[in-house]
Amino acid sequence: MVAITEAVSLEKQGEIALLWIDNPPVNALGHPVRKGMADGITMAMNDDDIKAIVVICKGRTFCAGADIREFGKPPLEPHLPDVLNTFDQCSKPIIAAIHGTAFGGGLETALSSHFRVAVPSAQFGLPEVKLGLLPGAGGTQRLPRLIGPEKALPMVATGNPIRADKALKEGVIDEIVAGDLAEGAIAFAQKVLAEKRPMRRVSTMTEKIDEARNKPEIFADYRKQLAKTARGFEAPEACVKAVEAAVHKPFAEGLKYERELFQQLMSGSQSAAQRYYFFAEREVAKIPDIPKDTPLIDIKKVGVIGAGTMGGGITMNFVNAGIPVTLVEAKQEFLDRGLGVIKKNYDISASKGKMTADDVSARMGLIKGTTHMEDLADVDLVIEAVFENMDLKKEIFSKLDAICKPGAILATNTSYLNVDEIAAMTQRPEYVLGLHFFSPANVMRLLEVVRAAKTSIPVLATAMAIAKKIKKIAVMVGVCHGFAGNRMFSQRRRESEKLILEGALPAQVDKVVYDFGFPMGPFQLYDLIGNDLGWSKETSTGDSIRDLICEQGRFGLKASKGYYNYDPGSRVPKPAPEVDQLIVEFSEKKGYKRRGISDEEILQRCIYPIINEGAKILEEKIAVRPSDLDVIWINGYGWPLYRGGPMFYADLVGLDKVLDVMKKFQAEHGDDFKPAALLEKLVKEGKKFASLN
Ligand code: 3H9
Repeated sequence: MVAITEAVSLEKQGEIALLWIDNPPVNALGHPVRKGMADGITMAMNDDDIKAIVVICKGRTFCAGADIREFGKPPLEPHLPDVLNTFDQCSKPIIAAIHGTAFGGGLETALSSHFRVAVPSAQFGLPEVKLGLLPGAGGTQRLPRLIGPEKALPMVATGNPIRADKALKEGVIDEIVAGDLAEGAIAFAQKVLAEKRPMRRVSTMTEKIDEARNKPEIFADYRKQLAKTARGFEAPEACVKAVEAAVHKPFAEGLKYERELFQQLMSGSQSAAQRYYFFAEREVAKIPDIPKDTPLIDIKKVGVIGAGTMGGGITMNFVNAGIPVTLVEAKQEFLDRGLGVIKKNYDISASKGKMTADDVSARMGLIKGTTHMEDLADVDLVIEAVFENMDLKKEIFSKLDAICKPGAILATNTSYLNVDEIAAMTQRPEYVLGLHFFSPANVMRLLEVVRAAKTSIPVLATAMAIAKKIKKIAVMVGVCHGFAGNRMFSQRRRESEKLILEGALPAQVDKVVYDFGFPMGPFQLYDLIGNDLGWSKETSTGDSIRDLICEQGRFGLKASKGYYNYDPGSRVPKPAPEVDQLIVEFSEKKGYKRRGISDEEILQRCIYPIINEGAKILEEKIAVRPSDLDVIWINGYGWPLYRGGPMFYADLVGLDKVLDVMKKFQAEHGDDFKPAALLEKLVKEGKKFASLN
């Protein structure tokens, strides 16, 4: 074995050379790897004893792509596209031997090799689009030549990976190797030599792209699909353009075009935001005072209290991960209804082919419904998901403390209430915390792990670990009204309601917020979640627009009328002139002199107070770092990924500008806009939120 660089070495086994890449944790194609690959191929080329080369990786995976941490820094030679052209042109056959994930530049390495073999569990993908990029080392030119543009398009433009069996069927790989990968790849190389197989240089393949040349509909149809799923994102369209170029341009020109598009995307703000988010999502699990080796509590069985929408969704998360749940409801009738809804959700998944009937039975079999809280005596974690009433929650927690075994974790799913007060009802406050799921809990990936004053480190570490197991993105936050997400969200709620009193109408506010990139504007969202949430006829004072529309039964989508009208069964909002009239009359009666409000003001008033509240949350140490707040907003509130989250966006806009606008609004509209001390401090020091990440 000869070490070529610290990350690459060459091993000779008879006439086969193994080019080993060893760059933990994911064999990213950083400088030592690229240099080692280039020099290794040259060495193998110059050695007459070597007849074929196997490219293979140590550790948990083949290459996961270019080293994203190098992006934005001065590039160091050799560049990946040049290294891969050396692979392509090598006169000795190169066989890529793949395990784990051949992603991005990793798959491009495999595509530049002449043959590909893989273990059955391997996955193949070009996820660059998820980083706001496109494959920039020939992936957009080679993959369509290998499998045809129709199959290549979704891989390039969605970034979703495929598994080995599909890769074999589609022609991405040549063989699946059972048993040891190195041995299988060597045997494959020997076969190639023995059979004198012609070199399969993907760059020279034309059959699949010739077939597609007179089918422009392939691209037109795909663009229609993208318009629905990738609104606002720049990279997917660039991906389509590059694949289109593979069909119409000679290989070398296509490569040049791909490079141009890659550079454009790399220098734009969308990719910067998406790359930032990639690391933010991984950072969120790292809590400064929770050591990595904290002993975890084994969660073998979970209890959920409340079989409503929230409790049902939470239950599904655990049974999906194979963890049995005891589901408690006060009355049999509610329990039956809750279990029925869960079953219906699974049946819908089965009807879409996402699971089998057996899977549905197995999951339902993991749920034990009961009306007796005593049945929670043997669970390791209980999540209370009853409605937001402090007295009720306190009563439940003091009962749980008596029923549950010592060491069981007691969690509340409250969205706003004080977890310390709830914990104080027990003799085990160190085992109490908040687990704030977002609705629908079986779909939304965000989970706020609420750390109460006395919650112990092992309990917190266990909560973060179990969240990962049930495929949630857990963000640790502290106790305050609404924690991090809802506390920031309430700023937008307040401003949206003020804006319609001052002169805007719901449709204008919604359009501005939608055009910014949210899936919908605030008023359409209120209609979706129900205008009557937290409202009651008995206590309604008729002193707000919301009171008035609820008094008219305009509860939102479920009533087919709210701030908008809806055709029965449709989610598409239609204008409701009667509501607009109500807003105008009410605001005038209240003494507002309605005025035209610019889209710019609407956007700033819906966004900047969120940022400002984020700064206060950081000041109070309710969140660990600004990027955690961005993770919350992207996963819980529909913030557009390509804008990186409110704190990233604030840095991009410039904190001095955010502060100036907040001060201007404060002068015009009062202390709702009072700048956070942290915002003032950062501006004074010429720093960004990023300096706190
Ligand atoms: C590209 O290839 C461009 C080319 O087309 C053109 C170039 C010219 N770089 O996710 P994990 C780190 S663009 C640097 O927790 P898992 C990650 O931050 C690239 N670092 O593990 C984490 O660090 P830490 C296209 C990377 O097992 C650690 O590795 N490729 C990279 O759950 C473990 O990661 C992609 O977009 C990287 N490329 O998942 C693939 N990848 O421990 C991105 C990971 O300090 N990667 N790290 O927090 C992934 O999708 C997942 O990491 C993977 C493993 C599935 C591979």
